[in-house]
Amino acid sequence: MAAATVAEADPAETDGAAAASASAAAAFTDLRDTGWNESQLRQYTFLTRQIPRLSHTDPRAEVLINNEVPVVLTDTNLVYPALKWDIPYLQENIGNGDFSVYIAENHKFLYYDEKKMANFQDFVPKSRRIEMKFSEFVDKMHQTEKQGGKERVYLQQTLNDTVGRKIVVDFLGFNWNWINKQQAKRNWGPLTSNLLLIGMEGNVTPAHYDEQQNFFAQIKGHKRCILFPPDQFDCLYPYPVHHPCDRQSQVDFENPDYDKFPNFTNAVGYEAVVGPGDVLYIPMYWWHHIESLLNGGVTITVNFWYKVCFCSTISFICKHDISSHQSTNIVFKIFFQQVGPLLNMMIKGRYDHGLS
Ligand SMILES: O=C(O)CCC(=O)C(=O)O
Repeated sequence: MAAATVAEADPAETDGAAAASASAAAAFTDLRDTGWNESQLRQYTFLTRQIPRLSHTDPRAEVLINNEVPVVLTDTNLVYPALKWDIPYLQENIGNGDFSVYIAENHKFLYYDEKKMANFQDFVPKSRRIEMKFSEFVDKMHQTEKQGGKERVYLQQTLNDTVGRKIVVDFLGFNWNWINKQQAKRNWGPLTSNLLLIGMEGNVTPAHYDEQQNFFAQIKGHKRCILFPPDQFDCLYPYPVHHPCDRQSQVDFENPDYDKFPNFTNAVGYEAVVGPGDVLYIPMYWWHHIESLLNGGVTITVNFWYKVCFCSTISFICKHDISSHQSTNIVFKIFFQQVGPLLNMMIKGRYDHGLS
């Protein structure tokens, strides 16, 4: 591929999951009419390998998910009723709730945690979040397209009970049977949210990792997803934990500063372009960079985020060859997320059951 040099998965890799991934990638020959071409991909300097595309009934897909290795599942029917979604249908049926819309000065939507902004007073975000009605978002998107400047918009809203009746019916028709079994088999925690993402062509979500398992279901348009395993933590230079951009890479993929981030030269990604009906499994702690293809029109995605239990996180740390820097980072966060609230309650005097 032109955008990043794509190598075949290395058959010399001895790890079972990597071997399954390699053979699955080799088994896939790219003869489909994909609906996109390489001129729609941005150009980067690092190497990538292909993420295998498999039927959800292929036993190799189960092996990959069991081993927390990414795979594109082609035929889950996970969001089948939503494949008819487009802007006019959503405008008519999504309801009158408020939607979080990010407006960025260019195509890069670097996530930042608004709650952490007080820790870094000098931090100036390059995008802003505005709450608006769906029709206002559509107007804003059309206006931005017409202007033809660098500014872009991206709707990112958790699906909630304000959606209209037809969307509820579509949602109930998702393949819950399949996904609930995936969750139960792996002992994942509850589904925490379904994020609806509606993006303009060319939008980029820069590389970051999440602390949840993710089935990423593509509904409309194509997205290129470039993933990096957790053991490449030292190549991707996350912002400090207390920074608003915690979990985001500091490296600008379009203009990497190798003096500041020398290990980025060793980064090797796994990539796939997903289209309507595809479901990408993004394992917890895997870095992911996601771009809506250039000149590809609007993209619509719904993701399915699942919490994992504390024990799985600890077993993750033991299983992976990750740096002490990363494990400290993970344990530190667990402490503040799970132990922290308890301490907070005690400090604020709310832990007073049984005290006279
Ligand atoms: O699709 C995108 O632009 C970002 C989605 C993402 O980061 C996620 O689902 O975790």
